[in-house]
Amino acid sequence: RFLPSQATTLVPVPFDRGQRRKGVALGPQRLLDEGLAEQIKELGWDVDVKEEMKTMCDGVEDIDAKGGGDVDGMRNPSSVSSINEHLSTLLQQVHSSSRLPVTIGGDHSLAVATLTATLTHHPEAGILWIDAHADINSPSTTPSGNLHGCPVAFLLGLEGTNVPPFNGWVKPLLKPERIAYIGLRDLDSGERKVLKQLGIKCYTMHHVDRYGIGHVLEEALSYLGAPEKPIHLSFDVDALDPSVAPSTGTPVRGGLTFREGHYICERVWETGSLVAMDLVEVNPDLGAKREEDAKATVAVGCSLIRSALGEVLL
Ligand code: B3U
Ligand code: MN
Ligand code: MN
Repeated sequence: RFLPSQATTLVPVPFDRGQRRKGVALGPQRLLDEGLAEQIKELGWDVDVKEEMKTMCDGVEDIDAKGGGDVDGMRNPSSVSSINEHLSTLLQQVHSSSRLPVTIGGDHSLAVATLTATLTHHPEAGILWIDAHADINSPSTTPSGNLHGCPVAFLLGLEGTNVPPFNGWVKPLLKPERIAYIGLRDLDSGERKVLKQLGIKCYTMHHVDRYGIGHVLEEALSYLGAPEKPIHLSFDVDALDPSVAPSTGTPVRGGLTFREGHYICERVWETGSLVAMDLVEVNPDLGAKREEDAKATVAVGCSLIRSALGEVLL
């Protein structure tokens, strides 16, 4: 195992400016209210919760007032960049203290920080990205301007990402062969092009259907070099089918089942290679049957994290 002891730090980040729908900032508190920290303690972990990103997320209006709105095709680059810069520093401290950081979003733009911290501390880490989307748009290819659709492009240093304010601190720490996707089913044309050009390992829902999640995940893990190499698991809850996780900003039908999602987390835990996890895009304000949908989505968010931290069925 890469971790010397079972100690984890939960980092709630109530940040929503990487996209346009209100509510995703409420996700982390809902997961904590559900008893996430206690549940993880019951699995035998030493758990602490670092709440300091909250104050900064509260002050996000002021940051955007100076350079927010739409800049160079991006929505709110100032707050996305500065929240990420702070989060990355905080997460590096967690890595340095040999604790497992679990970042709870918030939208997926936070992965700029989580990947930066992981790859700074573990340059050889492989990224397992579970998502309906590839989040590999650059500011020049993004159709929406939403930066939650761009974090992977920034870490790869793709054309169009060398822009302020990100170029003041984000480094191209990720190599195309160190990321694998599972669950893809909603890609933009610019994303398709770059995924093919760079030969990035992609398991779409077509592959999950054809080969089964067991086979797909074994391939992805061995491609990334687990268990010899560390693994960062970045789990966007919209990878799951909307019938399982309805409360999310951009649901796409035809997603992973409840078991497929949990199986991924269980198997990653089993490798002993997990060094960081993100659980993002839970938006308790969304879903046709609001509170019922929110409850189900929050519960699934908690159980995915528990599975990645060693909860077993028997
Ligand atoms: N690819 C689209 C949509 C999207 C990306 N990530 C999410 N949605 N959650 C975009 O806006 O870049
Ligand atoms: Mn995502
Ligand atoms: Mn997504």
